[in-house]
Amino acid sequence: SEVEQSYVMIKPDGVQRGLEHYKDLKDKPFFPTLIDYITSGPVVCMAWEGDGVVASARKLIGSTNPLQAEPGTIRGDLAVQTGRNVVHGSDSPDNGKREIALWFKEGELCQWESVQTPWLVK
Ligand code: YYY
Ligand code: MG
Repeated sequence: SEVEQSYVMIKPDGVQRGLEHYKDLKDKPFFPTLIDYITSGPVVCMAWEGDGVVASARKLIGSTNPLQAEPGTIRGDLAVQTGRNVVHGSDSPDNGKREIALWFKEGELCQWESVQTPWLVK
């Protein structure tokens, strides 16, 4: 079966492109401020791949509201407000595929295997 993928993004300074990454949130009251924030400058885009990567990335990222995020998570350690929560991670394998396709063109993704991989996974 296909290996699961998650789109992970270091947010702060969004992209100067008209991408509709958060279209599922367009009717929320915070949508305009969210879009202002996410398009305020460059972001770092990543495509992560591996068994259960969607859930494990979200676990590393922590709760949406940084005040509720556990210590040791990225948001718990590094963020203070929901509207400045530092990092994004896809919430389902389907959205992982959709978001990776939205943010990367064909050929922009590089796939490589570290020499340590066989010592981490069988
Ligand atoms: O997936 P995650 O980022 O943890 O939360 P979502 O519910 O998908 O919301 C996306 C994004 O919207 C969130 O990271 C901050 C912002 N947001 C907000 O500004 N105010 C809220 N009440 C909820 C979400
Ligand atoms: Mg989300």
